[in-house]
Amino acid sequence: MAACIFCKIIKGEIPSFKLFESEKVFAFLDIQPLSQGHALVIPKFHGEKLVDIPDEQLAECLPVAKKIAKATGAENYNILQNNGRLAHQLVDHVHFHVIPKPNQQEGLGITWPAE
Ligand code: IU
Repeated sequence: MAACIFCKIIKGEIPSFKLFESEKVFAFLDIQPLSQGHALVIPKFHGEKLVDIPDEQLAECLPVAKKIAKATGAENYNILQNNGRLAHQLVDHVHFHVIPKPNQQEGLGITWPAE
């Protein structure tokens, strides 16, 4: 979708810190991270909410979120996906947040890229 900011990020029209890219999935660092390593995993298929994305386009998203969570080295992390304004969705292109919680003493042992 032409006006979608995440579609522009996928196309490289807006710069991002890319972590992963495949035929169907793109992942990059969140520009306003809630913690060090906060990443977003998005299907390349444009859809506003989870129900708008065909299963075959979604299928790879969680495995990529898993790969990124592992690459952060965090033992504790949230995978979050918001749908609709009342559920705090700000960007209308489906995205999975990967939000690592730094280990209390050592912080994170991030090993980007996640590929
Ligand atoms: P939400 O689930 O729609 O509330 O999350 C949107 C996220 O997208 C939020 O964490 C923003 O910081 C992030 N983001 C971004 O990484 N790059 C952008 O250009 C824009 C938003 I706009």
